[in-house]
Amino acid sequence: MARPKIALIGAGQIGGTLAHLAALKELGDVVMFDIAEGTPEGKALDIAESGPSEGFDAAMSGTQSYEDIAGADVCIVTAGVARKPGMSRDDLLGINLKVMKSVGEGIAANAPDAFVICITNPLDAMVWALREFSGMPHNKVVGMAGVLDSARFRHFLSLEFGVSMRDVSAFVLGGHGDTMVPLARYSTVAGIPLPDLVSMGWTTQEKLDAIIQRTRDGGAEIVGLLKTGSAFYAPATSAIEMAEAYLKDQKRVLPCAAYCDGEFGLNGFYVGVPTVIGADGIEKIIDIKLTKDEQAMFDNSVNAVKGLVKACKEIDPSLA
Ligand code: A3D
Repeated sequence: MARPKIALIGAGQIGGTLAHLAALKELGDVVMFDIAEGTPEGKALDIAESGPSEGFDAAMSGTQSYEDIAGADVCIVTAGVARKPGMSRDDLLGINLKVMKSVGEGIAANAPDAFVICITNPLDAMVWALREFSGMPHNKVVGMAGVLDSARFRHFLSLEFGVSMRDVSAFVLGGHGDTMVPLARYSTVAGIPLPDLVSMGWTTQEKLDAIIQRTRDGGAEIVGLLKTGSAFYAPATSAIEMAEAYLKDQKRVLPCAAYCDGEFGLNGFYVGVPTVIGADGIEKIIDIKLTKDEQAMFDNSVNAVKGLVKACKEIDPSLA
């Protein structure tokens, strides 16, 4: 059986890391597309030359031509610009919306059956626009944010409790931005919910609140340290986890920016919700009941996403 084909649209910091991880995990052959001539070709060759030491079998190539992504099983989109210090994700909207148009059309024309994972920011609006421009089925176009946000939350919690990250599970809902909603009561250490751990005296509510705020600011913390761009190792790992769930029909339960059509009381918006990813893409959205306080935080986050989608429609009236 032929190896799966993975197209990476954007060969920058995240794109290069995605290609390296896909090769190391032997998820399939990788084609990197980027408008910057030489960048995808150079990264593909460099990664291919690590193959003899790593011992992986995966073909790597770079291109400026959409025809070369033909028949891709998975497309991961990072094309666009990333944040610099002092910028919010929303500042990227105007530039990246134009990029989503060319990318959406390029994927639809050449790889219409692919599972498409968008990473470009501002995420919840860009994945919505990418889906609109591509016209592809909603269950096959999804945004990566929740896996990363919950990984950050899990990492900080493991430091606080002094336990393995593997035994910490965390739940983050809502838009990928300052209004994201980390859900403490569904986040656990080996199944013990965080509020119980506070009652048991393992941590304090103040410490937990600080961890939740650090999770919300997780992207900005790294932008502030790097100064020249934004996070790329953990974002790439998160998207690879989603791609693998699709390619191997793993039925993983992962928080993703998925198209809600009735779920969570939303009609026609992409927002971070718990999903099941398998061979049909987003196979299910798990529509959990929120408490009054959680619902208020979720509504606030959804309103921020709605504002960004409205701005997209104003910039490009073909989306209205
Ligand atoms: P960067 O290293 O700048 O790579 C972006 C690449 O896109 C560059 O190589 C560009 O040449 C290329 N590009 C620009 N326009 C086009 C186009 N029209 N077609 C094809 N390629 C194009 O950025 P990065 O890899 O660090 O980040 C990529 C995106 O991911 C940015 O928008 C970030 O804000 C976003 N991001 C999202 C998350 C989430 O959790 C959602 C996390 C981190 C970064």
